[in-house]
Amino acid sequence: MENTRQGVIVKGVGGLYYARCADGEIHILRAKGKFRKQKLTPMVGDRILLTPGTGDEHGWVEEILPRESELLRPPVANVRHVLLVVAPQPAPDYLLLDTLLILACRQGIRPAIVVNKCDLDRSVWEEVQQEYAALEIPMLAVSAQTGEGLEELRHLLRQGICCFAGQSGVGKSTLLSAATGLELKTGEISRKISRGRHTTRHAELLFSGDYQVLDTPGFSLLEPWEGLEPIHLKDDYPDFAPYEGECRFSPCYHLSEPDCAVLEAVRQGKLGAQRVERYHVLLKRVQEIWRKRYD
Ligand SMILES: Nc1nc2c(ncn2[C@@H]2O[C@H](COP(=O)(O)OP(=O)(O)OP(=O)(O)O)[C@@H](O)[C@H]2O)c(=O)[nH]1
Ligand SMILES: [Mg+2]
Ligand SMILES: [Zn+2]
Repeated sequence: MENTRQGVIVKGVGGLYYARCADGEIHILRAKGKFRKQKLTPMVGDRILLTPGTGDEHGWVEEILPRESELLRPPVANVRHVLLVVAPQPAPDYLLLDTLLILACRQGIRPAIVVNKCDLDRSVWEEVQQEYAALEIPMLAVSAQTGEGLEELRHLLRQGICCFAGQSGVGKSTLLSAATGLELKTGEISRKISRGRHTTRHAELLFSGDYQVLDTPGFSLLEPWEGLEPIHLKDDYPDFAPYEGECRFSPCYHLSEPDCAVLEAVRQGKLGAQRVERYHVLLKRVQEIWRKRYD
């Protein structure tokens, strides 16, 4: 196929795929039949080989290159970083933040915590550093208002496809446009979820210079618990890892067992008490969902 080019899928609508080539040109494509046989559906974010269409004719998705990561809701591939934004205003919802960290971990996407609005108050930044230092993930103090930390944020954004997640009002849209000039079209993650709506959301990949950002509310909060055995929840806590295997009981839920190394680490101040308390809240949730799995 002498005509083949490389591109990235930026949008999928009704069986048509929009792919962008390095020169910025957008091609409208359909997927070859062989993908259906392979039970493989092209996703936004997929790096592909394509043959351009001619005139009014669409072109073809010829090959899907190996994926680095895969989100199912919304279906997007190759997300490199999810930027979890918190701020002093509205006050951080750390249970949501922990949940998003678990979700990222379970789907093989690197999380980073971005504390925005540091111009207002730095206490949340201090708190976040204490609470999450043991995760060894990037943490940034930024302000869309004053420009603090935006260079570091741009550095992260240049490393691959990124998406933003976090409570409504923390400044995701403002930050993104301050850092890249891009505008997010869709809303936020938390508001829709708390209303219990289950809207179909199409992800779209936006480009600006070196930046590739997903225009999507983040990802579904319903997903991480499905099929998760309660005993494996702790596997998504990298900060517990140094203590695994040190408890008297094996396996240990780190809930209230005697001689539990995680609970001991809390007593010694090596692990945050609140982080572990929130783990207990999530553990109970996961146990409930697990008990009802055949209902
Ligand atoms: N002081 C201050 N205000 C900010 C900063 N960044 C954003 N804001 C303000 O915070 C408010 C919310 O910002 P948005 O960017 O709309 O927040 P969002 O996270 O996109 O909210 P949703 O789209 O509802 O999820 C706006 O009034 C912004 O002007 C900042 O760094 N400092
Ligand atoms: Mg917004
Ligand atoms: Zn334990």
